[in-house]
Amino acid sequence: MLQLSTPSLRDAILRHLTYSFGKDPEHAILEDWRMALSYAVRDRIVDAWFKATEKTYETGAKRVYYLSMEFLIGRLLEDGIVNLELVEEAKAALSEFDKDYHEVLSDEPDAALGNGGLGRLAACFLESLSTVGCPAHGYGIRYEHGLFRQSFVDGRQVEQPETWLGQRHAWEFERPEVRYRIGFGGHVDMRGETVRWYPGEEVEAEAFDTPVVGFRGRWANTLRLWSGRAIHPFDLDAFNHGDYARAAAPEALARTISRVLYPDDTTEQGKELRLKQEYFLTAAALRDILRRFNNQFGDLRKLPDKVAIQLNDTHPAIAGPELVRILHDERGLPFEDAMEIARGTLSYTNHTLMPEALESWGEDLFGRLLPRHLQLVDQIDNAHATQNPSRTQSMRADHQVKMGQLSFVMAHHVNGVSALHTDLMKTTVFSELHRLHPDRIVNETNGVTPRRWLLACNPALAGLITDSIGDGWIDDLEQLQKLEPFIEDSGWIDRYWNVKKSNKIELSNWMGQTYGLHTDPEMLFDIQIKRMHEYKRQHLNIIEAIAHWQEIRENPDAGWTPRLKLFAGKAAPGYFFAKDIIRLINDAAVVINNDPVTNKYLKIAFLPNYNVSLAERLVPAADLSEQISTAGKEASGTGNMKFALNGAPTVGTLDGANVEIRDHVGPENFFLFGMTAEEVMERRTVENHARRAIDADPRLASALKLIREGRFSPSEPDRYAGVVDNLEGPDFFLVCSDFTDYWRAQREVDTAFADRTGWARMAALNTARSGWFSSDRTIRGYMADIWKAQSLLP
Ligand code: NBY
Repeated sequence: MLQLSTPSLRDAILRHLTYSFGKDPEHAILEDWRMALSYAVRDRIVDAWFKATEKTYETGAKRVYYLSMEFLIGRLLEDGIVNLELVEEAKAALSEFDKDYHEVLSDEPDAALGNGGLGRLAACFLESLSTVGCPAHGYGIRYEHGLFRQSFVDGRQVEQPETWLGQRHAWEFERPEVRYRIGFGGHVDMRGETVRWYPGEEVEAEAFDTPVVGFRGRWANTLRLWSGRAIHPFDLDAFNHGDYARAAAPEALARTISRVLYPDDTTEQGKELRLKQEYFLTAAALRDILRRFNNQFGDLRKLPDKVAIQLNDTHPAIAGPELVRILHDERGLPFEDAMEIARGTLSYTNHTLMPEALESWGEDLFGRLLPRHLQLVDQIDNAHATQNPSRTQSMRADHQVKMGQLSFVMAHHVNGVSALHTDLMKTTVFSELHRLHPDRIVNETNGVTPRRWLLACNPALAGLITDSIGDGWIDDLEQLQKLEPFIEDSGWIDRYWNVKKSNKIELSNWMGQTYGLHTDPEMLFDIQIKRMHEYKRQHLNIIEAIAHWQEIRENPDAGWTPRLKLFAGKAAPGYFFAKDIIRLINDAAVVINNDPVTNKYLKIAFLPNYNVSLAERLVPAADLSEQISTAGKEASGTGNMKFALNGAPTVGTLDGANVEIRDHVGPENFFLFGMTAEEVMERRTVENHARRAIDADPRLASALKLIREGRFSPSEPDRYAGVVDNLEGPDFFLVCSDFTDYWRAQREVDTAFADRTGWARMAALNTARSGWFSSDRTIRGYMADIWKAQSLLP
C-alpha cells in the first residue's frame, strides 16, 4: 500500500480548512472548523480502514453482514476522536485557533437514522464489531430525513421534518460506481424448470460508505447505506413539451424510497412504501454481498463458510426468499440446495413479542410488489410443512405473509435479546417452531459500547476509573470489578460522589441556558428517557409524581427528599394515547413546578427532542434510572445498562435485561417493584383488576381524580378523560395494579438517597458490576454462537 506520512492534527485541520473548504482561519465559521477537524480525523480513520480491508482479503476470513432498517448513530466526530485517542491533541489544536473543543463537537447534527433501541443497538454493534476486529459491514438506508424533530406547543408534541443532511456531513464517501437496479412488480415467466421474474418498475440503489473505527484505531469496518435514484433521472421529452413537473417525476418517485424513516417503534407499518424500502435495502445488500463473495471465492456452496448475514428483526426478512431466488432462478441451483445455502447463511434477531409489532403483509400487496417472492414463500412454507408433518401453524395463514415465521424458518439461529425475552420467545410466539427446532433459539443479551456510553459521555467518571485501575477497562469492561475494593474507601467514595455532582451541575447549567429551566443539583435526578409507549409506562411515573405532590402538600415539613423528575422521548405521530401522556406530563409540570409549597421538593420537566446527544448529556448526571415497563413487554432495554454503568441505580420491574442487571449489581443495589411476567398474565384474567387496585389505594384514587377533574388542564377539564377511562377500565399494561408497589419502592429510594455515603456506594457498585453489559461481550457471543466468525486482531 502507498505510504503517506501523517501530519499533526493541527496541520491537518489547517490544510483541510484551506484546501478542502477554501477558508482562512479569520473567515472560517464554526461549521468550517467542525468540517476541517472531521476531515483531519477521517483521514486517520481511512488509514485504519484500508489496513483492515487488506487483512480481510489476505486471510480470506468469514465476513459478517448486519442488515438493519435503522442505524441510530448520532454524532460521529467525538466517536472518532475518542477511538483514535486524539482528545488531548484535538483540544490543544483547536485552542491554538481559539476554538472551543465542545462547541465544535456540538455543531455536528445527529444522524437519527433510527427510532429507538433497535437502531441504537445496531450502532453500538458496529462500533464493537470494529473494536473486537470482526470483519463486518452494516447495511442500511440513507434516509434523507431521519426521525422527526419534536417540539412542544402548549405541551403538545409537534413534529417537524429532520434535515441532518442540511448541514454538511463529513463522514460518508459516495460510491457512484456501486449501483444496483432494484425491481418491483411485473410478472413471472415460468417455462418448465426455468423461472424468471420480469419487474415492471426499477429504481437504482447507490452506495454511500461511512467508515466505523474501533477503539485505538486497530480496526475499521464499513457502514454502507443505500440511496434511491432514478435510472433515467430526467424525462427530456416531457421537458421539451413544457411539462416540467412530469419531466422531474421519475427522479422524485425513485427518491421517495429513501426519503424518510418510518417513525413508528413497536408498531407494524403495513404500508406499501415500507415494504418497498425493506426490499430495496435487502436486495441491494444481497447483490453487493454476492458480488464481493464471487470476486473472492466463487463457489456458491461455500457461502455459509464465508458469509454470515444477520437480520435485525424481520424488516430485512425478505432476504430469505430473495437469496433463494438468486441462487435458484438466477444461478440455477436446485431449490433444495438454494434453501440449504440460504439457511446456512442467515440468522435472525427478534426484538419484541408485542403482537402489534410482528410484521405481516397482505398477500395482495406482497404479490403485487414481489410476485416471484410470494411464490417462493409458498414453496418454502410447503417444504417446511412436508418436513414437519406435525406442524399446525403456517407462515401463509389468513391471506398474509408472516415475516416472523418466515425469518425463523429461513435462519440457522434465531436469537432473543435478554434471557427473559428469549425464554418468552420459546413459550409464546415461537412455541411451535421451537418445538420443531429446539436448538435454533439462542440468547444474546444486549450491550452498549463503553466508548460512547462512558469514556466519551462521562469523562470525569472515566478519568476516576482510569486513575484507580488503569485503562484496561475501556475494551475489557469487566475489569470494572477491580473498583470494588476502592468502594470501601471513604476518600475514594467522595471522589466518586464529586464526579456525579459535577455532572449534575453541568446538566443543570445547560438546562438553565437551553430551556430557562432552573434546577437544584442537590436534588435527586430521577430520569426516564425512551420512546413513549403505554408498555413503558411513563404514565405510571407521572401518576406517582402527582400522588407524591399531594402527599408533600398535605405534610410539607415531613423531611422529603428533594427530587427532579426528568422525562424525554418521542411518540409515533399517529400514537394519540402516547401523545396524551406527553401532554399530561407537561401540564402536570406547569402546575407542580409553580406550587410554592412543594417546589423545593418536587420538580418535573419534559425535555424536547430526545436523541442520542441528549442521552449523552443526561445519563452521566442521573441518580435514578426509571425502567418500569409491564413485566414481559420490554424485550431487553439498553438505556437501563447505560444508567447502571454510569452509576444510577434502577427503580424497575423484573423485565427484559433488568433481571440480569439486578443479578449483576446485587438485589440490594436495585429498587425492585411490581408483578413478574407470570403474575402479569394471571392478573389480566382478574375481572376489574384496575378498579380493585384503585379502591385499595387512596393515593392512586385521588391522583386519578385530580387528572379527571382537570386539575392540570383547567381550560379543558376533560382533556384526559380518555386516559383515565383507559386506566380505570381495561388498563392492559397494569398501571393501577403496579402502582402501590411502585410508590413503596420510590419511598425506599427517598430514604436511601438521604444517606449520601450509602447512596454513593450503591451507585459505585452499579458501575463496578456493569462490565458484563458491554456490547463487546454481546458481539463476541454472536461471533461464537451464531456467526462462527473470528477476530482478525493479533
Ligand atoms: O429493541 C427494542 C426493544 O423494545 C428493546 O427492549 C430492546 O432493548 C431493543 C434492542 O434489542 N425494539 C425496538 O426498538 N423496536 C423498534 O424500534 C421497531 C422499529 C420499527 C418497527 C418495529 C419495531 N417497525 O415495524 O417499523
